[in-house]
Amino acid sequence: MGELAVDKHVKYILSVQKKRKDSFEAVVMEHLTMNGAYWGLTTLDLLGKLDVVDSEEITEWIIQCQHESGGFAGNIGHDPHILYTLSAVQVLALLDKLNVLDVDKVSNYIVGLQNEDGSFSGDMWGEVDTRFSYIALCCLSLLHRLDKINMEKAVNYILSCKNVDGGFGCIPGGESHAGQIFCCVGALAITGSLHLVDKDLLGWWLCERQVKSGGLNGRPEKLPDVCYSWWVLSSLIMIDRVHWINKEKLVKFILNCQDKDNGGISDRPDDAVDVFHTYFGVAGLSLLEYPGVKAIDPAYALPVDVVNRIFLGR
Ligand code: GRG
Ligand code: ZN
Repeated sequence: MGELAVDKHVKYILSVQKKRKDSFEAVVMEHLTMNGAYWGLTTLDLLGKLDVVDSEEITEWIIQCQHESGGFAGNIGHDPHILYTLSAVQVLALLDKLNVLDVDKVSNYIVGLQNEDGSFSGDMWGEVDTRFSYIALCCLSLLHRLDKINMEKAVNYILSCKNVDGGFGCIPGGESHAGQIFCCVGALAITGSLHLVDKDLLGWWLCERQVKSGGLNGRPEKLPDVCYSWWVLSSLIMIDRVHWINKEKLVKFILNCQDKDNGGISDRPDDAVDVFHTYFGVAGLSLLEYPGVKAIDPAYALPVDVVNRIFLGR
């Protein structure tokens, strides 16, 4: 198992960002680029290596991804979506470049996606999901514009997606899933509404996600996966129940998913690595207070120092 191979992971992330520009995978994955930038750059920052990237060049590219509606696309010339809009705002926050934004233009785009029942659509085509509620609230909060939406309706919609097992789904009646729970708990944390969660019931469901190997799964009977180290653990921290899982075993599981030769982290031991799971592995270790990894905020999914800069001005 060994320790976290920091230098290898930094090298891996930098190599992926470069490869993107001309490989076949780059063409297929192009629309995911804004999310990829967030995963890669947040990982570099958590490892204390954000200074190796050209922040001016990245900022220029992000500005070019903005659509006239105010939303951001996954790449230049693509359609805007709330998913990429959050990633764009998060990356600008990481780089301390939020000042390039026309904040009202971006926040108006998000405000326009709220529906009558308080839910949010992902883009003009209208798909509704609690992921988009989280994204809208997180983004507006980072831009200091939460007052522009109907918060009470937004919170009530999220509560309408709560299940009898204590978890949350993507729409009312949708099956509880750890990813969706992160979104709903994160949204409630951001709006100061965590008192509306049954913490013991939800904490029980979440801590049952830990399997024998130490890893966490996203639903009962499913395989463990490194990304749930983020979705489950961040939720447990937000509801003050993280001591209900075995942290040492989870650290071991994540470290076992590293490619120690070429860098990167995979979903489970011996699978192929990708940037998404590298980010979630490092972010999970950050939540587990692994030495040498910067602290990450469980609700905003940004390093704590970045969140403090935004809300405390330091
Ligand atoms: C800023 C961290 C951050 C997130 C932005 C996009 C988003 C908001 C949240 C996504 C939440 C979510 C639904 C995550 C789950 C992703 C995932 C691993 C889905 C796989 O589901 P299945 O059913 O896999 O294919 P299992 O593990 O259940 O077999
Ligand atoms: Zn995964």
